[in-house]
Amino acid sequence: MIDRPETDSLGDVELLRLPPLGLDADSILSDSIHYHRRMLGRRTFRTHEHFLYQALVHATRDRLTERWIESRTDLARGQGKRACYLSLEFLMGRLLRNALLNLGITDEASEALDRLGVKLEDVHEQEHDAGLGNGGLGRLAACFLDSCATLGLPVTGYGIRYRFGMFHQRLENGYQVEEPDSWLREGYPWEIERIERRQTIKFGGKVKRFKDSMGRVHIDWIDTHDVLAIPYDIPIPGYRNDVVNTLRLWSAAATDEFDLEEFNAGSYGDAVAAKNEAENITMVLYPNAETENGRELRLRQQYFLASASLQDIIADWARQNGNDFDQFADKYCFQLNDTHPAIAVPELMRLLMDEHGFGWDKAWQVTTSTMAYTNHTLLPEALETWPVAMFETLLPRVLEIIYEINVRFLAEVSRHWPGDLEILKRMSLIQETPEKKIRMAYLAIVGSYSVNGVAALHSKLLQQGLFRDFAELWPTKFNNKTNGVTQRRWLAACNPGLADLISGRIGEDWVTDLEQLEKLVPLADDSDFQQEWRTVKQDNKTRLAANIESKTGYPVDPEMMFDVQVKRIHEYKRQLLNVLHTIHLYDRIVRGDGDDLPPRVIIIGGKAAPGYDMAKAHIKLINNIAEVINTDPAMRGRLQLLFYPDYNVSAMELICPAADLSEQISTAGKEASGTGNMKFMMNGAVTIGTLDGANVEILEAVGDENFFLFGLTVEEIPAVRETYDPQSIIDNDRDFRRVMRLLDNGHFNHFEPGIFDSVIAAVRDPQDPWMTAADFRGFVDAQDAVGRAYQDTSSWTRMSILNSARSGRFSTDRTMRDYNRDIWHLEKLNAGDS
Ligand code: KVN
Repeated sequence: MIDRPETDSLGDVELLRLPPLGLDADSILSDSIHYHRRMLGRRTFRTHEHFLYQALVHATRDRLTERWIESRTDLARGQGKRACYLSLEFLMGRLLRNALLNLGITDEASEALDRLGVKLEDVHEQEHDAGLGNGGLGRLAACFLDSCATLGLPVTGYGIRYRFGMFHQRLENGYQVEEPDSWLREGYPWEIERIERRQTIKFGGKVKRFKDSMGRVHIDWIDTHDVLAIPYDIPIPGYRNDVVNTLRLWSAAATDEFDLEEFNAGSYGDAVAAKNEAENITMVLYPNAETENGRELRLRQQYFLASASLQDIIADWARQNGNDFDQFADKYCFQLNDTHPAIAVPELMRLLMDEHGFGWDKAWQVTTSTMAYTNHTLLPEALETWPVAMFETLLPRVLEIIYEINVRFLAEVSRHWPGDLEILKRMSLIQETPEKKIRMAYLAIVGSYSVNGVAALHSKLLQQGLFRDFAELWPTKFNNKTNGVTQRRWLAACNPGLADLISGRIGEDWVTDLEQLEKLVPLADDSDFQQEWRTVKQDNKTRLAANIESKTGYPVDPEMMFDVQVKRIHEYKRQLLNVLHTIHLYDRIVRGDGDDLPPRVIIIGGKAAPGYDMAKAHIKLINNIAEVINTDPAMRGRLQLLFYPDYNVSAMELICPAADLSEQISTAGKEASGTGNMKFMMNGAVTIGTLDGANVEILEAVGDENFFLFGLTVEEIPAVRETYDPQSIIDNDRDFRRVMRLLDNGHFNHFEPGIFDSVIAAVRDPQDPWMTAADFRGFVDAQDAVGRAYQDTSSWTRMSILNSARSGRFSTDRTMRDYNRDIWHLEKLNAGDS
């Protein structure tokens, strides 16, 4: 007779009590071998480390899963409020290193592998970098999840499981070539498919109204093309607190019904084609950060995510509460990561009215007390507007609801500004000319109880500029939440040398309380500590140098200053300004005026949107200049320029610990926050930057003696723009003249005449929105100051230590506390307290 297993009953949930899994090296080893042999069916370890990686993930995932189920039980039992972070992007990167760190089993896993004669580092290299995002916005979502789990906040990430993530960047003769990212090719061992929670998403069709026997109007959205949404869950562990939250990613699949119809009609081919059309929805991540909108498939993705996620939550709710939604807003809130999922506003209205029978006012009450919107950019080209015509065919019922929201909203506007037709036109959710379009940001504002920007300056500019009318109408809706980064990934995991040095001096509390780094301030002048600090930086530079040489073929001398700019390639981020300075340094050395300069390697990395020709030209320019500089014997040991190929999360984990100088040089007012700036700062790089985004707050934290500030301010720009004349700036600046002459003469493109004409013309264009020429002199002078400062080793090290020491406020732990205090009001999960 087998004993009945011990159970813990929770409503309909029967929880089997299993003995807890061991966290020691032996248990990890035996489970890994089990998975390697019995599940994966592999015989040897060393020839195919990938399967050993998969086996170790399964062993690790088991240990997460037992905590995961406990966390979900706590949540179900606790009846507390939860937040859902809706985002088209989650740039997770690799998960193993952080899972081991957060579980506290890094050394044990390492020891287990040692016994097989395999290095944990090599196993990490086997993991595909989950690149389901473009850049900062997607990585921010990933850092938020880590911090919420660590704080014990019940927050679920909802996103899309793209078959192909961010493209891989290859360089061909200095040009970017995009290659597909098949990150799921060998299977993704972190995810668990939850077919039982699939949802059906409607597209197309038409709207039918009918009256029931009571004379009430009902709405049917009929003749739709339905697509299944299948969720895949990824565990998100907190740091050593037994909390595991969930990232739920939706994948599109054809419904079972639809192909039968076509098949019976004899067109098997059509049926399969229709299946493809359904599955296309989640095929690929749109690789356009802050550019190019308006593609229908993208709108399909947005609606697919919003509808699947809301239906998922409402299904849960209805299971427990039936049709009583009175408490719904006390138990759920939805944070919209930019306007990409803003269609959730009318979709929640639709679900509540059409599927659950609520009237408008009740549905609107629920919607506007659950939705919160975060804006991430002021750039006009990134502001989403969708053609009404597209909605008419794709989402006719959702369009009706948006119109109704608009009618009622405009009535409120007229009450506030009676007789003002101009303001009605300005604030309408529908832009009338040149084409009728829906303004998604306005829809998000009207439908949300909170609207925030991502850095103090950005939030201020939103309220004074882009959203001024709305801020006047609803002043209390608007707030700031300055971004952050998680120190677990961006210091503890990626920079073990520095982490150990810091913990040896001030203890380990900084891992969950970054403000503790302040305790390093008194050590900034301690010469022994400085020496150790430099040794760590040097080791990290050596590590990066080896990585760069393997990727580019160029050897890099770790004795040189590492001057780094890595981020998406975009005109507003001004990689071009960096390049102009590089040419200036080259010119100085050529003309014999470079003896005072410290040896410097300038590293630039980033991807350009495939359709963004100017950004692609910048990549080619960087590579051509690099070729000239790096092959000139006069530059050897003095100046180097490198383009880091295929920049991604894993690359940043090698790069930020090794940087001396962090380039944050966007045109003031254009970079909403930046988050790379924070990763560099935390790892002891000193910033050269403009007063833009979170740079403003970084400067405030470190003080101007520890920051290289330059450039026009937001306030100065309009006046300068009025009389902006780049050519006269060039003519009046000898250094600038010489730089432009080299470019004009084709010094970097002898055999490719004319290829940089548009880049050069943009610098001279009086209409240049990025005002590169205006900031040339300020930048060169600031760089000169950097060069001098770097040569005073002790004082540079002091600056480096102070940057790290004062980075406490840039932890996403702080950011998430702020969201929770002002917007979400969640209670911590029990385990989070321990
Ligand atoms: C827009 C369209 N950010 C976007 C964007 C498609 C994909 C992404 O968000 C970061 C912030 C950066 C901002 C970036 O440029 O300054 O640090 C996180 O808040 N991405 N829009 N804005």
